[in-house]
Amino acid sequence: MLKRISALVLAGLTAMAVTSCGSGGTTSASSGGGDSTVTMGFSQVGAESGWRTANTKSVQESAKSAGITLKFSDAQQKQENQIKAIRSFIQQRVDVIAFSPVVESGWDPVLKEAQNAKIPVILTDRAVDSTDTSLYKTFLGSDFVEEGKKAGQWLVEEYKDSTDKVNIVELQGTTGSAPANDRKAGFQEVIGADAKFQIVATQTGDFTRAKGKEVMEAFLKSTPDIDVLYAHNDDMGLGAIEAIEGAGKVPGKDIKIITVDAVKDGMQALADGKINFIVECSPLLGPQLMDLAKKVVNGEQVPARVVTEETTFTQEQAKQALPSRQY
Ligand code: GYE
Repeated sequence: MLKRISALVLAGLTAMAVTSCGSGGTTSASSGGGDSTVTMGFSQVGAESGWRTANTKSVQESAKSAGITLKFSDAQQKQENQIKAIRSFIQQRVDVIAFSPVVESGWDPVLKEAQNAKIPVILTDRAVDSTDTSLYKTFLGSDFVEEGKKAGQWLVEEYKDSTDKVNIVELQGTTGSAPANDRKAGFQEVIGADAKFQIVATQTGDFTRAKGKEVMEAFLKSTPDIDVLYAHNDDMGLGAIEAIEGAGKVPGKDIKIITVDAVKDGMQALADGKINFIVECSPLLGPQLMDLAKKVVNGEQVPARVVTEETTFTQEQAKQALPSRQY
């Protein structure tokens, strides 16, 4: 008996710990609805980039307008925090769990726990590598391989008239994350067809501006003759721009820059000529996520995969798009 009580107390404490963890902590946006209100537990990756901030805002605002009660938890880029948050959501018996997995692997045990508790799970933004796809109902997000290919296709076109070697440095996203793995693979597939394109240095910048700057500074010291930087997101590209300018070079001219996301700061740098090309990745997943969540809770069929529609931007297109850009 005592054992059971302490287990319950422990469970409660864990729930409280999750409720108060993270920079933003866990917040509930109550819709004020009656008993039929859907409660969603949402485990966010963190607050590492402009993309993530816009994504969090989209999820919180859409929950409110959809009348869904949101229990939001920020994992600060740590898988262990996400696992704790999901376990807490299971204990709290939420109606649906949604999460953006920081890395691809290692989710099966906790996803099985949710399945055993009969709580449906929706993957949003990033994928998991579980072979058992019955562990989640659907996956809403971008096609990151396609994004990498678009980045590569621009580069191939840009250098189509040159036979010289093109030295590329790459700033990868968070190690083991779906966007880092897939953006690398898609890009490599396209540029790999022509031996003149060489990735001469590649390292993670963890999707942050500070790390992007730090790693680019190291690249500039260790690698002579960099022609191109491919950064897996705008924030790392923006940090790298500071490093390039600090080294007395002109971003966008001495070193051509391709990034992914198209958040406002990235688009501004593109319009200013400091970035050459951005592949869009939309963070505005909230409305579709809430729609899918309601369907899943009602036991309705949903597609196994929902892919976000996205475009690309040149410098001229960025100038036109900037005034009406939402994020
Ligand atoms: O590109 C990056 C963020 O998972 C698509 O995560 C997301 C990526 C996004 O930190 O800026």
